[in-house]
Amino acid sequence: IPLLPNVEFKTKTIPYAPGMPVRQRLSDLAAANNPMLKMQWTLFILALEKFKALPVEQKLSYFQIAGIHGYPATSWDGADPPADLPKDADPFYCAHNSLTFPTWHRPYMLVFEKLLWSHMKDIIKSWDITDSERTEWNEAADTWRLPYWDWARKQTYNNLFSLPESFTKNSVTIYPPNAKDSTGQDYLNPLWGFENPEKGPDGKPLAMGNMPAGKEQWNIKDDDSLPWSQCSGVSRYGIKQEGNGYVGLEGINDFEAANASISSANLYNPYPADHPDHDSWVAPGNLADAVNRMFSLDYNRTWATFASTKWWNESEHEISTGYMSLEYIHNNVHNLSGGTSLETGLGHMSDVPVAAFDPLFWLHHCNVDRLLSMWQALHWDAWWTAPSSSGGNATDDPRPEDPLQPFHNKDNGDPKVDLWTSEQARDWTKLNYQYDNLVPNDGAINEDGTLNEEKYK
Ligand code: TYR
Repeated sequence: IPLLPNVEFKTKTIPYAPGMPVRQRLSDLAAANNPMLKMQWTLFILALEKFKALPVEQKLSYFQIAGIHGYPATSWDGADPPADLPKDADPFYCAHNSLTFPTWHRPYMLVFEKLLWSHMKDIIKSWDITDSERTEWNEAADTWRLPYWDWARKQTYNNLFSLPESFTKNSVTIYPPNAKDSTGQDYLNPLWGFENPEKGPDGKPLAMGNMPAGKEQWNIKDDDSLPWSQCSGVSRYGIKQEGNGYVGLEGINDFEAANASISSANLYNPYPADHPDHDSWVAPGNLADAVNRMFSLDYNRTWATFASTKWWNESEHEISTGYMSLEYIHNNVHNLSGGTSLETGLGHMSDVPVAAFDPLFWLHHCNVDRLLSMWQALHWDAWWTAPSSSGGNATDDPRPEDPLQPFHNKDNGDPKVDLWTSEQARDWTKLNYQYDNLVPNDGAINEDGTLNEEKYK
């Protein structure tokens, strides 16, 4: 990976490893007994910690990678700045309320996954271990893939729809070489939050709107009246208004409040207050019910209604309880896990320009990508189809060949034109990962390619 600031960064995958490595549930990785998974968990934690500590002026720092999504709303990797892009939405790179919502976030996850992997490789290089140990650790890194948070399934530690257990703990157990065969080692948990890597003279993280001299271009701003510029760390239900000021600006993880909201699953009414169907809207139930409906053809026969909130009014559902697109359900998880109110607790996850600074964002979006892959596996030919009531694809909708700014697909290519497209991101198995629940059971595919019904389940 080129680390020099002037070299274009290609959003490559981790090289192919035999057997098609899987993205798996975070809780399976965190609680693993199998030695290979324990090594992968250890590498994931150590790599995330290293990544988060990189200074903000580095293109491949956690800060700048998270900053692609929203603030600081500047050019990344030589691409056109987000404000200059032909989009009618906010001046950020991220695609929302658009047909490219699911496909834009796919290369975004690849960048993050690839960078964590490269930190793993550096960490392994720095260790004083035997050649055969190094071979084993390298295999663990090469077959590791980004884990996901399955928020539509009850977590085993509390039998609730909630945050994964590793987001509720200040420290985690890891198994680096010197502790590998023992019971492991307690380690400060990098999933807990994220603090500004830029520190003041007192050693404390600076507010993210107050970067040191020379780094002001990375300052993040307030969004409407939300005090993001004053925050030095990310919060979940942590920021509250008190008198004329705020508490929680240093970053608070009130995971109990987050869990209470996620398990209550109060999904928001998608109909505007003046819409005739607003008052008769009935919430779908919990997040699993919502995902179930999303996969049903009663709700989503076309890419356009499945993929985003853009065509929500055209949803082809035949059950009159409102639409269920991937983006709508995903919006709710952002709001429920972050907190949306300065009275009861606000968090970064709930606001587009700052959501990606929270480590939870990546686990959440890995699950969004998994649901996308599952829908594609069920409805492969529905790619980029639109509801007939929309008159086919509206002319202002993005096309699959359109560039996904600012993700480059060539090393040292033209930073303005050599960009990933939705079409290139369509088949995730070409991106060298599979989801654990999409791997057919052993023997499920006969040699002639037909399905063995008994083994396929
Ligand atoms: N605030 C958005 C809404 O209510 C949800 C959201 C938050 C979506 C952060 C994306 C994101 O990155 O719809």
